[in-house]
Amino acid sequence: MITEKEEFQFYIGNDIIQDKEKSYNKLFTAHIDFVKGIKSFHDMPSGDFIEICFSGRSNVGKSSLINYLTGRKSIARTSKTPGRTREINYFRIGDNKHLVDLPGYGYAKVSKKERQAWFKMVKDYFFYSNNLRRVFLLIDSRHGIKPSDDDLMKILEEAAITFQVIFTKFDKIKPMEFEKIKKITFTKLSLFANAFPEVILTSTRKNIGIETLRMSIGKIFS
Ligand SMILES: Nc1nc2c(ncn2[C@@H]2O[C@H](COP(=O)(O)OP(=O)(O)OP(=O)(O)O)[C@@H](O)[C@H]2O)c(=O)[nH]1
Ligand SMILES: [Mg+2]
Repeated sequence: MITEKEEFQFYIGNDIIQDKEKSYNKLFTAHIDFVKGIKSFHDMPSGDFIEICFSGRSNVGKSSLINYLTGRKSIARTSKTPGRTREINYFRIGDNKHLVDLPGYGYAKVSKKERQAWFKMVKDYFFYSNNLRRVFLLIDSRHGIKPSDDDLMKILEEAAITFQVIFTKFDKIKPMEFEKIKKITFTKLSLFANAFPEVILTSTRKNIGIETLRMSIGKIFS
């Protein structure tokens, strides 16, 4: 199903043109190492590694998705409690690529001071990461884009970084209910020229969308 918006066509889920000739699974089952966690851009790892990152609200499923993609149980730490990931965590994949797990935002119990520190850390990360090719913006399928996601998209617009939406926890919503969320999301995305026109539905519980996501990342890395 292809949804047309004024200027954009967004492709979703299985409609994304699959590159059947090629499997990108190897890339993810190859070598993967935790490199380091940083709190300031001054500590960014050196080297000209191509990089992608996972961003989104606390508890949306960023760390779970990294584990699932790489077939590792707990290379990235996950938790039922929001706010598990506090640092910008770098994982090296293959010889010269980075996957980056960002700390989540939008958690109500965080103090104003912590929120400001998060904002500075992440904004700096976006502005100083010269090799960052795309941000995967994770959105909970049940909730859609929240005001805090809007704030993040604005930072990305300012930094001129392309972002691609990944819906998570797709096992938790009925298809009819999701139609509404999808419409609202596409309307919002059509306002952003830096929104990548393919949107991926995922569930790590039900193994949905992982191959498609691997393909999207594989294309960036190859
Ligand atoms: N039902 C369901 N639950 C999921 C899925 N993916 C992750 N979860 C659960 O969601 C919770 C949060 O997952 P995390 O991966 O720690 O979330 P995060 O985005 O890294 O959170 P922060 O590090 O706090 O920003 C955990 O209890 C996961 O088991 C999914 O596809 N379906
Ligand atoms: Mg996390």
